[in-house]
Amino acid sequence: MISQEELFKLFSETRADSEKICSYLETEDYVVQPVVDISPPKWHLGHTTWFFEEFVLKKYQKDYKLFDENSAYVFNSYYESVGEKVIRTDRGNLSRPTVDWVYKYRNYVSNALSKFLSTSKDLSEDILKVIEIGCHHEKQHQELLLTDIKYILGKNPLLPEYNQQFEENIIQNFPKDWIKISEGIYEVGHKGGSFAYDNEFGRHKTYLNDFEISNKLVTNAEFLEFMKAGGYEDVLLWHAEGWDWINTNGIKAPFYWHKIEGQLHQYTLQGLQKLNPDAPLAHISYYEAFAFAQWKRMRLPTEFEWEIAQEHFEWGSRWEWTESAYMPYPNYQKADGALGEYNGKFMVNQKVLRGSSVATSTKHSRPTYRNFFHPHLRWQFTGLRLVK
Ligand code: AVJ
Ligand code: FE
Repeated sequence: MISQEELFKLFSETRADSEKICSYLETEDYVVQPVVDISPPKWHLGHTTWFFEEFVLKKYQKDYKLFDENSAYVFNSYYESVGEKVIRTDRGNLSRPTVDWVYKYRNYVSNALSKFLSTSKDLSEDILKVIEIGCHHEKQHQELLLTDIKYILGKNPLLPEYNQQFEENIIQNFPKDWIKISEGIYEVGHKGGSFAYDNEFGRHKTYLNDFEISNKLVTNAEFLEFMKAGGYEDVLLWHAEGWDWINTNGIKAPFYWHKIEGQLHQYTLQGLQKLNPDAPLAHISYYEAFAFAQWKRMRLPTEFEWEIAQEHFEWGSRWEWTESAYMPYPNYQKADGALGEYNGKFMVNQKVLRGSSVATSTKHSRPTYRNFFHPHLRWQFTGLRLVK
């Protein structure tokens, strides 16, 4: 269990990291919501603050005075049991509260929570745990901040850069190889002893058949071969849903690819760049990952194959689509009360992604981490690794 002092440090660092991410933005960038899945940066900053106010200060700090009675209405994301909220599609329609107001709100709550942590004697494990979840929650939103900023700037016809220092493309400069894993009974899930979300607990046994997994992520060059071979036009490679999705949306390439005067380019957080064939592929849907693997006459790993094999390969620059449906582990126990809404209620119709990405916050990745998204979504740094 994390100590009160360690938690104080984690809290301070985490709060500062979110503001660092936003320090490269102009005020106007904070408010835009181009599509429903993307939230305005201002909303992320407020929502992560509201989380500490709602689940910690309001409950445990005696005589805590809310910064503003309306914060819950504006910044509650999806906690139905907490009360009314702004509908998700309206997050970008709110010019008020202002960016300036949100920073004042952050300061107020950061100060109150720091004081609570540094002056309360012997806080219970339950309270420390909620604050710890609040920190990791904010780290999840740091990744969403970066990917939402990328969407906001990348959908702007001027294609402005976010930050010249942000390197997305970490090239894997080693020879391709296949890692053999033998059939057998393996244990998967988090062991406990350090932080993990409820969806990782319930360590349990699983049977794996023999398989071989690539030591490298699929690159842009490999995906280009699929495109040149007519992969997007070959119905036999696609799920029915995937085929409908590419045709309804006119999809013929990964997200953020642009053809300019015959040359393939890619929008990155550093701005528009020539597509680097050696870079790991990014911004594909599960449907595209699946079709590519079909074309290779291979497949995606299951989440458990990935978890068992991961110690033998390099990972961490792309979220890797797996073949696994996002389901509860056999002994899954969701948290009591409103925090029970955190993960469990999303365990239907989504796919698990494993690993982490260039946008993942520091100290926020581990081999048992289960990310999850609907199969068509591709604004995260998603890629794939093959299994045969
Ligand atoms: C795990 C990334 C799918 O985006 O809703 C943020 C993270 N959970 N606030 C999401 C999350 C609560 C979650 N994902
Ligand atoms: Fe959230």
